[in-house]
Amino acid sequence: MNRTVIRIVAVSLLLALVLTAVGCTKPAEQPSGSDAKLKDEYKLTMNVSNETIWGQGGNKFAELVKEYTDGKVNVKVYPNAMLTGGDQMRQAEMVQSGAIDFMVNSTINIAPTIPEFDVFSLPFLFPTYEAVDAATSSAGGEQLLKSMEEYNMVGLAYGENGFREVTNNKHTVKTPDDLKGLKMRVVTPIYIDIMRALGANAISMNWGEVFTALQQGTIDGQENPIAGVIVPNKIYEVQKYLTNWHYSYDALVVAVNKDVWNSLPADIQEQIEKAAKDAMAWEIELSRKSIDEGIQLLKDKGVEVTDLSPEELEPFREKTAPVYEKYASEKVGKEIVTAFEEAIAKSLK
Ligand code: X2X
Repeated sequence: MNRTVIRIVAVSLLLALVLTAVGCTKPAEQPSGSDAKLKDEYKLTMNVSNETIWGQGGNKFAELVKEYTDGKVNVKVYPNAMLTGGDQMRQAEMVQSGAIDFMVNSTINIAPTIPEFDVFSLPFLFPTYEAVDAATSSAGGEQLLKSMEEYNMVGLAYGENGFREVTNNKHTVKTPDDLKGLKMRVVTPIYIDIMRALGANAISMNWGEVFTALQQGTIDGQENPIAGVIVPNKIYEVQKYLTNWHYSYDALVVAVNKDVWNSLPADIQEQIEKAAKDAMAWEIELSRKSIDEGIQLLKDKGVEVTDLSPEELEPFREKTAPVYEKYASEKVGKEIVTAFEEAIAKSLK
């Protein structure tokens, strides 16, 4: 009897020891995709509508995140700058602070928070899409995305808003003189300086107010990509003249708050990064293949479309050269400007 009791106690003790040992030696695990604490919803801001090409890209990203993470991560798209009370330039700042998790944002809107992003807005820097692609995939392009970490954000991929073309409802624009005195809506200081250098009256205004301002004649014109923004927003209903001058290229960036990013397990980070890259590759393709159709639609709607030759662009370039110099040295910095210029020059050979 006593022996049996002793045996049972001994076996139990041994079992307990073994179990404790197993428990103790079990390696500390990284949270995996299935047991990490994820938020029910990750907020993504855009300041354009879902119908724009940019907006479609933002929604594609959310869709791919859901697919690649097997439904574990739910990114909800908030369009039309609804999370920033209409203020498009505050989006990056709110992702930086963590008030918003993700953004699919234009480099123009990011520049007030991270001045280096003004590199994309340097007047007449990008002559072709090949030049754009060479710059974004260059060391300078990568360095720029990486620099977001200093601002508590992680840049995941470049997308495209597009080449910005100018519209107005007064007359054809073929020379800088034609812009004289026109009330032109723009977004940031570099564009105010460019328009002023060309003799226009520049007015800074949020995108959400532009259609009504054009309709009511508070402003005469604006500038935006044709297929990406002008067509889906029916700007042709309130503008009569468009000049294709490719004076500025506007990229998009998919980015996430850094603390949010660091809270995610490695497998989920990889899936989200892939979603950003795939969504933006899809978006860039859509943007480029929609241009011809967009121009045709404008013509069908009665907009006069003017193309400028390289010779005709020269006076615009000359007049805006001091603005290029000023922002290249004071805001962007030599390193990134040179990296972009070199990559672009190489792409043109
Ligand atoms: O406000 C604009 O013009 C837009 C929609 O292109 C940007 O957000 C930069």
